[in-house]
Amino acid sequence: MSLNDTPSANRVHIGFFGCRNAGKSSLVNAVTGQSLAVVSDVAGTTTDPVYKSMELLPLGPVVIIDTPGIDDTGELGELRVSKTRQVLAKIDVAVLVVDGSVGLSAADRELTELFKEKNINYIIAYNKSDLVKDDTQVQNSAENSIWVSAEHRQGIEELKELIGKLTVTDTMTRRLVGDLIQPGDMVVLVIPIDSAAPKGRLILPQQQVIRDVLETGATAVVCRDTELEDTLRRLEGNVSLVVTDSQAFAKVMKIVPYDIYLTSFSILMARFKGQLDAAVNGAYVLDRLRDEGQRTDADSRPPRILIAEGCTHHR
Ligand SMILES: Nc1nc2c(ncn2[C@@H]2O[C@H](COP(=O)(O)OP(=O)(O)OP(=O)(O)O)[C@@H](O)[C@H]2O)c(=O)[nH]1
Ligand SMILES: [Mg+2]
Repeated sequence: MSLNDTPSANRVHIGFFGCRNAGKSSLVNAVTGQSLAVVSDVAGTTTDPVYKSMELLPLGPVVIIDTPGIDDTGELGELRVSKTRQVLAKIDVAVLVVDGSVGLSAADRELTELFKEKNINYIIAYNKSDLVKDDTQVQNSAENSIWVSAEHRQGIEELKELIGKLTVTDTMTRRLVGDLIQPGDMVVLVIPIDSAAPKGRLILPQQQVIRDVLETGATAVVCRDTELEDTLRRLEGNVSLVVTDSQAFAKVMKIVPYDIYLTSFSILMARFKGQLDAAVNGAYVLDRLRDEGQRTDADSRPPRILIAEGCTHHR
């Protein structure tokens, strides 16, 4: 699995905004080191937001979004502006690209107000520094603004670093499992290797959980559902948490002793994405929709299911 398979929700979304011809597409190309976006001196070249998922050092997995000029006019222009505004809902950080030889326009100022209103961290990139003769102007940039030349690739690394400083988002500090365990803990991960499992590899949530367990200084023991009972016996009550594949949940629940926390990769992922409450409520509603006659009370004392930090759920 390549890094480009990082789910979009886990990627830092960086939007490039500004007036037509400011050099947004040129700067996107310079930052990514690729010719992603069409560049021309015709104002209004970019007509739709362009999304590109990529691995961008030193930031990691990101989505870069090039947008049409915010100062576009006419019926079509207004449509483009509204598309650009929709992008605001998706981004973690904004780069406002300004033609440095012209300076901030009224449309740019409006955009900065919008960023503030929506609590979006932003950087002002004064582009075309090569056209500005007055060196002192180029050197005196205020905080969170930077002079660059997309054409001459000047200030590009500095811009990336500045973006990096602003993108320590909630997503990056949030843990998958690390905040539920302690250094030294033993965590058993149950991964059935059946026909549904991809050949020759583990899927991303499994890799991410292993990585997070290791990062915490805990130990991850990985086994199939068929070896779980034996594994738990050999670990002799030293296990703090069992994380299972969702498909094997019912089977695993019967094996894991009552005093060991149990959760699934899907539950951890839902928690990570902030969707756990909605998922738990949804499951509760679905559960109640079921015909009473079909309920099975196979195990009257199932293991405790870890559904959130410090919270156990008895079914
Ligand atoms: N001198 C100079 N010209 C630049 C620089 N960056 C971009 N340009 C030129 O500015 C013009 C517009 O560049 P684009 O990247 O297409 O600008 P844009 O903001 O994407 O424009 P739209 O898509 O029309 O909104 C092109 O002719 C570029 O060659 C720069 O750093 N210096
Ligand atoms: Mg463009």
